[in-house]
Amino acid sequence: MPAIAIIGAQWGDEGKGKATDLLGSRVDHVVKFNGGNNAGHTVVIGDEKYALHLLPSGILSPNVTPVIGNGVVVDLEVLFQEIDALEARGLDTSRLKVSANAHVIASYNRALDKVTERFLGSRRLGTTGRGIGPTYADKMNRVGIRIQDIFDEKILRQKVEAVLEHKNQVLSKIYNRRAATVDAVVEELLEYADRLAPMVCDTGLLLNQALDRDEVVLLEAGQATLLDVDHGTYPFVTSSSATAGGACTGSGIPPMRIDQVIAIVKAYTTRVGEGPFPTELFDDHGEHLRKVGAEYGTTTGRPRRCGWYDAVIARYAARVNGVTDFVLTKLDVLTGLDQVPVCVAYDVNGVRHDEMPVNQTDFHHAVPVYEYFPGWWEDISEARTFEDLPQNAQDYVLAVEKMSGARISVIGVGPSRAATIVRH
Ligand code: 2SA
Ligand code: GDP
Ligand code: MG
Repeated sequence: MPAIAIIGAQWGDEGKGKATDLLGSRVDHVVKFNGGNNAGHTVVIGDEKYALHLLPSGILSPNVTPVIGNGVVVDLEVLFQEIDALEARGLDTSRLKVSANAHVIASYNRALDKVTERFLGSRRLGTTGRGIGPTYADKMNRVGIRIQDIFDEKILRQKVEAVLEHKNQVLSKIYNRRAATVDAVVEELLEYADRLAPMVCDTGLLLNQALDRDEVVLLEAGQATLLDVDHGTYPFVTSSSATAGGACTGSGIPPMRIDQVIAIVKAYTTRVGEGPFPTELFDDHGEHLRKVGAEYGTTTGRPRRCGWYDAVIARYAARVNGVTDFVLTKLDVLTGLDQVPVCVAYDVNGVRHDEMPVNQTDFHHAVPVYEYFPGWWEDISEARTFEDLPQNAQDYVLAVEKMSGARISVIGVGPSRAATIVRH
């Protein structure tokens, strides 16, 4: 049986959490393969609303084994806060597995993330302040602390000593912050060792064996294509691989075992944090999308920047990820507009670009070329088949599908599990 990847096509918050949850009854394992508690997935089940950050959305499905893969960075305090909060609401989290090779976010990296942003001032990236970037930097610098290290105090102490030699120079000499002590960091990490131990395993082995047994593995991305450290709008990106390639490196599942790549794409576009965003709206339409779409960060509560659907970005996501199916979410939010613009290409200094400009400066200067589609006023939140949608909404979906490089298999018409149209 196959592995399926779920990827964000835009700048995140497309509704990946809901899409993963929808597939929950058909899958056996849900794997988070990148990022950490910078992610925010909101899942609505009946009257209950769950906001997940570090845990994979599969934690909400009773028959799913949720897995935190090796590509994730784990804040142990947050992990147990999330587990305790779900247990308090009656959910069983005991199936959770955590990769021995995932890296941990230590307090000095949280401090560095925040202080770096403050010092950057107007050049800041608008990070979530969770220590994500500095922790991945340590991983690449080969001075990171991994989950397996916290089960051997001697090794942990050696590693913390080594990394603090450099970190403390930066914290105290450059940023004028209090240096971290080896004892305090070791203690902070050891605190969770006993509770964590039963969850930790070789998750790559676990997942490949599950595939050998014909079980279904769902690989769930945090963030999205344009926030990917290689393929996104660098440097305004997160520090991990959020695209389909990252699903392999972040889980230990080889590319040939993934046979479906589902990209989640909003019927319009949002972004949080800094960076270029060609279709961004600064008028009443932007306010409409933010208000009706409840576009506020799940993790930080920040208002999301809002703009029209960008087919250039969707095509790019289809190409980078090898998308087999799109899930088009939040179509209901577009209800009540006279006409709905879609960006079909960019104008950069008089030159038309049908594909993402490779040069970042060009993307900063990209002016959207719009095509306009007639809007609809009917409430579509109860639509359950494509034919239930008003003609103008159907036409919008078909037009967007044609421009975006893969079929639209599922359409979201509301936040709940039920508010969904399945086409394929
Ligand atoms: P970081 O903290 O190093 O990953 O920040 C780097 C950039 O990545 C963006 N980023 C996100 N963008 C959208 N949604 C994210 N998750 C939360 C959510 C965000 C929130 O689901 O709502 O609550 O604010 C997310 N995580 C990282 C970030 O804005 C920076 O541009
Ligand atoms: P993720 O990070 O991609 O998982 O997305 P978030 O959970 O951060 O943001 C998506 C938001 O949209 C959540 O509040 C969802 O409950 C909500 N949502 C998902 N699909 C739909 C939809 O089709 N219509 C509406 N109105 N809301 C949706
Ligand atoms: Mg989110």
